[in-house]
Formats: sequence, C-alpha cells, structure tokens
Amino acid sequence: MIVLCGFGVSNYYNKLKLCMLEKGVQFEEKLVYPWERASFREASPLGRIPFIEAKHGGLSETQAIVEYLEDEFRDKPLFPNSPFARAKCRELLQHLELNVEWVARRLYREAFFGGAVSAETKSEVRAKLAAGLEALARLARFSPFICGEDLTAADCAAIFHLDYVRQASMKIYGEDMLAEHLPEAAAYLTDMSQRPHAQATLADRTKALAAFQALRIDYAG
Ligand SMILES: N[C@@H](CCC(=O)N[C@@H](CS)C(=O)NCC(=O)O)C(=O)O
Repeated sequence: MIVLCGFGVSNYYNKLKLCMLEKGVQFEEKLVYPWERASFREASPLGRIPFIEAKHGGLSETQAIVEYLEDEFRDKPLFPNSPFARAKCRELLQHLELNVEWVARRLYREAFFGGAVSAETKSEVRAKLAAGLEALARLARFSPFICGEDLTAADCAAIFHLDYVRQASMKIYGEDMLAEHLPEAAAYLTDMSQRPHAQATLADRTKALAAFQALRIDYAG
C-alpha cells in the first residue's frame, strides 16, 4: 500500500493523487504540512511535500514518484508506448513544471496566501512565464489530451498546475496569461475537471484549502 503524504492544496500532491486514481493504485493519504519537515526529512530531503511511503521506503519529487508508479503498477499506463512518444511526454512535463509552474510559483505568496511579492519579482516572473508558456504552446496538443489522444501523467499534472498559473496571473497581472499563450487551455481544463477522479480531487482540494486557511500560517507555496 502506498501512503501519499502532504496536503491537498498542493498541485504536486494532487498530480500524484490523480495519477494513482487514474491508474487504480491502492493508496492512503496522510496529512503532512511542509513546516513539519523535521519529521520527514528522511523521505523528502529538502523538506518538501508531497512524498510517498512505499514498501521499500520513502520517495520524494513527483516526477521520480510518477515514474516509480509507472514501473511498479503496469496495468494502466500513464505514458505512451513508444520510446519517442514517452520522451515527448516527459519533455512536456518538464517544460510545464520547470519553465511554467516553477516560475509562476514565485507569485503564489501574494496570489493565494495573503503575503506580498515585490514589483521586481512580478516583472521578472512575467517575462519568464511568457517564455515558458510560449514553449509549452509549441508542445501541447489538446487533441483532446495535452500529449495527444490518450490521457497521460502530463494531464494529471497540467490540470492542477495550469489552473494555479492561470489564477496567479489573473490575480497579480489582472490578465489571463494562460489564455493569451494557450487559447485551447480553458476548454481543456474544463473537460479535464469533469473527469470523475479529477472532480473528486478538486472537491478534496476545496476542503483542504479551508482547513489550511483556518491555520493562518505564513506560507509562500
Ligand atoms: N519539484 C517538487 C515540487 C514540490 C513542491 O514544490 N512542493 C511544495 C508544495 S506544492 C512545498 O513543499 N513547498 C514548501 C517548501 O518548499 O518549503 C516535486 O515535483 O515534488
């Protein structure tokens, strides 16, 4: 049995949760907040969530975890079959996370958590985010899934990452940078969010957000 550790506001946590639901992997959830890191450095050396506890031990970094799940639970694959198509899917995921989500994340403190971000950061992020979204637009297929005809791990990540990126750009810049660079993304996110497992994960996210907000913690994301 896999134990998914973290909290349900996190887009990376929800990426793993949706991958496991879509793959039909049995798992339990354990509520762990990043500031409790002293208790979980063994499993997640930088003290980030999510991480999993698996039969052989702890594992952090969602991309490593997704690939472990793919190797361990082969019944319902979340990557294409052919080596090149698999690599293209990983390429998209890497651009999505490194050049889009990770860039936009610097806005989250102000966009979502009641803190402030400097004007300098906002301007730096805006240029980098535009470049990242432009790169993603060159890779994304939306036909109907982000890598093509089949649901992949990239969709399980994109539904949560792109939603936060869109919300953050609207709150900080007053404009939907996602719609500007990836006009098909809005309809894609609507369709994706109607899938039953995605719906359940999003409903849990709403509950997790209320529980997190009640704690009134100073948090940057
Ligand atoms: N690259 C990491 C990103 C995970 C991440 O950024 N986690 C956030 C929550 S969404 C976190 O733990 N933030 C607290 C911190 O970095 O101190 C992954 O794929 O697992």
